[in-house]
Amino acid sequence: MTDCLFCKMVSGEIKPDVVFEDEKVLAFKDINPQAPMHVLVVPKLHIANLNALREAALGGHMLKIAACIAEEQGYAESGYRAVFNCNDDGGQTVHHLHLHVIGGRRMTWPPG
Ligand code: D5M
Repeated sequence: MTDCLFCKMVSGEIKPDVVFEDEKVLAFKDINPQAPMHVLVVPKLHIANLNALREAALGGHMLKIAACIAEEQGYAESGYRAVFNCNDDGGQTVHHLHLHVIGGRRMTWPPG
């Protein structure tokens, strides 16, 4: 998708602050961090949101990468949150699937 922000990051047209990359996903720092660690894990393939995810293994891979990033950044033990926002009520603003990995401060539940 040529007009998709995260596709432009995957293609290299826009250069985010990358923390991890493999053949399936790109992970980079969120431009508007909500905590000391705020990383987005995105599939390289354009998938609009969780409703459009067909490959269960890709979702599992994204979650595993999230856990590895939290470990690598030192937040595995203190705790963190991994969140997919989906569509308007879920608060999704960028319509390319992404997993928020947020840690480094105490969070509340339920989310606002
Ligand atoms: O989250 C979309 C997220 O995307 C939001 O937390 C900001 C982030 N964002 C937007 N533009 C950029 C750039 N250019 N670099 C890094 N991060 C970015 P959502 O769940 O869709 O609300």
